[in-house]
Amino acid sequence: MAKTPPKTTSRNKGKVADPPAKPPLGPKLSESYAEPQALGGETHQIAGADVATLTTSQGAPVADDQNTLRQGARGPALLEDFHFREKIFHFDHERIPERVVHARGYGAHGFFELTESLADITRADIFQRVGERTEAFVRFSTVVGNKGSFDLARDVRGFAVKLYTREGNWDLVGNNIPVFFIQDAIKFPDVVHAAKPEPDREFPQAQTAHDNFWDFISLTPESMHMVMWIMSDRTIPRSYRFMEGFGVHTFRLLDAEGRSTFVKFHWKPRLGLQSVVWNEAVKINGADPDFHRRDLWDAINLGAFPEWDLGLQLFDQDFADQFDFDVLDPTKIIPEEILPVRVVGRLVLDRVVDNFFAETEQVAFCTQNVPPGIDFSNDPLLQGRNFSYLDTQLKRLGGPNFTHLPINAPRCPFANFQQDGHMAFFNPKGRVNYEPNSWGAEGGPRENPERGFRSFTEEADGPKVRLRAESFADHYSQARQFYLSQTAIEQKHIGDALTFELSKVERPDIRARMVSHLINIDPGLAGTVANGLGLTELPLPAQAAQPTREDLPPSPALSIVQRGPGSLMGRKLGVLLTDGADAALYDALVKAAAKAGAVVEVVAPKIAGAVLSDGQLVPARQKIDGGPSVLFDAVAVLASPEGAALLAGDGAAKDFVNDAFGHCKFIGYSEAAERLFEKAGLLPDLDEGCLKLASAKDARAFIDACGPLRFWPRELKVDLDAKA
Ligand code: HDE
Repeated sequence: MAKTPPKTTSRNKGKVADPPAKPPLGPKLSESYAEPQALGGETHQIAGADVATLTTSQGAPVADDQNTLRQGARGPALLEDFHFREKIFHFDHERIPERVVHARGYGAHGFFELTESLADITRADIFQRVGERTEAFVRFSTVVGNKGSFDLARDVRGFAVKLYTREGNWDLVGNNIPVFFIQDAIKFPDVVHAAKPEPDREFPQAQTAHDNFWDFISLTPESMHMVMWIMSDRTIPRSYRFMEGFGVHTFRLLDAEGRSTFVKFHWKPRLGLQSVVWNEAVKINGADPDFHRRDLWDAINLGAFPEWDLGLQLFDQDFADQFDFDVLDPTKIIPEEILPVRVVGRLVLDRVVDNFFAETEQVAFCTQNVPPGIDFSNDPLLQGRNFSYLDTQLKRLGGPNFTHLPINAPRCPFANFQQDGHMAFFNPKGRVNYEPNSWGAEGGPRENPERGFRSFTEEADGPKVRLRAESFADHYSQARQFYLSQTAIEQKHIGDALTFELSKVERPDIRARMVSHLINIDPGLAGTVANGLGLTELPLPAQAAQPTREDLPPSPALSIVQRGPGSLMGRKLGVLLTDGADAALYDALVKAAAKAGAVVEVVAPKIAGAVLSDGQLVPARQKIDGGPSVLFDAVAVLASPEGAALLAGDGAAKDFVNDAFGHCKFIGYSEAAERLFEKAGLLPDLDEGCLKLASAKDARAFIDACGPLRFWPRELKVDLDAKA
């Protein structure tokens, strides 16, 4: 077999570098990845170019990487072939266990910048100096699916932020939903087992639409508030860039005197909120299972850095005492209308990873990683998490030294007497590895009562019991409040989602039990779902530990539609283009989209592109069947009469417009393109969300019209459930 020259990568170039003897400042990631690979920086010439020499892990240059060493050309392989054995051995061990939950995720680097000092409330270093930036790494994830599952599963999204502060790493390991399924960590294995694929058959993958999940949930009334959130469009976000993040639990901020202020953390996307619709999600998963990771990668590489405000809800015990519910209960929120979110900083993601495994896979978030000035509340879920995250990293990363990995190491100095273990990278020098000792300055690090972390001094007393506090007993009031805070279209989506999920449940008694809870939330919703499922009679309401409060005022902040963006900024316009399309119109559309901060992606019958009326060739990013309209926020069809005739005979082109219409997208079209709409059966139904672009001057108006992103009134006309 002919030999081919070894490939060069930037990772096997460079110099030999001693691992840092002391761990003063955490290593810069990109440099440190090069280090283990930097085997001498030996190079040689191939076709006039300097390429790095391929070596074994021991640094021995390799002459032949195409053939194993064998006895005769057709003979057996020889054990002596150390290069082959090392290569295969390493490959055999490439995998580490995926995360037990949140296995599928995607990360990026960035920074946090403080915009308002909190020096009067907390001594946390990150919150002291306005304008100061702190390095950050964020990993977004789905919860239920495995590492290779698709991005648009209906699922909660993880929003985990590692902030490398000057006084230690702070991991704010949150979700895109501010409440959780359960109140006590001891139920976590149960809720996760129930949600994951059923254990005998290992399906369904990455979805909760099955018996086990709804069986557990319908027996767990405390989940009902979360159920409203997960059945809303929050669980099918358009991209990570358009979703909120929440710390969920109540935490504490501590000032220098140890005084405590309760806090709830919020991340608010600068681009506003946006989700897709369910039928679209299903199709996106087929067309581009990596939809969310590609979106983040593309946006950062384009320089459109995603940004979130950090908002705080700050309160004290007296404020907490005014509520019927407990602020330690993670199934409750404090509505923003009652306690406004105070913005104190911004998070910007401006750098993609160099290596997915090294950074996104190996990053180890631990809720218990908090710097001085930030502390926990007694939320029983948070308390349990503080045990679980450290424990799980040991299993996943294989030893206690995962904090030595560049992505996990603090950027500030660190020093202690922990030593040895698998893969110990930072090894203290000197004779002393214990404390107290009498070696003076050579005796290593000592505790610092002034700067060191101190927990909030809290009185705690009471009998040793396994008991849920009475203040955790209201399971329905906030579920109802959430539902009533949604716009009509969002309420419809919640009803649709519940009906869909329960229609996948095989046991009728589980379906009915779920409806019995919905009655306690909103009888109208219960009726819709019962009707959607074809229940002949409504079950009795579920027994409630506490009656539902009906006086909680709606909170508009809980609606996605009411927090939508109003412009195409950061979104994608898909333009289906044919040969001969009006060049002036296309150019005007591109210009208007760029002005709005949107990206245009061209879809054409051939990937080489389309030749417009003025002869310019516009390259396509997608061929029609590779670029369905579900990949775009709004679409336009610009076709010449011949082009439109061609499209009208193509199934994928008809799907393109049919789906765009069915998903309530704004659609712009050139006059000739009407032929396609006609053949797709849409022509008589075209509504105000479909704008004819007669000439270049209509482009701007179309882009402006796309601001609300969807033309929701259409949904009531195109959906059977809406008519039922
Ligand atoms: Fe997690 N969770 N969790 N979780 N969680 C994990 O840690 C756990 C909970 C969240 O991108 C695991 O490193 C328990 C709430 C995110 O790497 C594990 C309980 C919230 C991520 C774990 C919860 C989260 C995890 C699995 C109930 C939102 C992904 C892998 C007490 C506030 C982080 C790992 C990443 C991951 C345990 C509940 C968010 C097993 C025991 C509530 C974003 O430790």
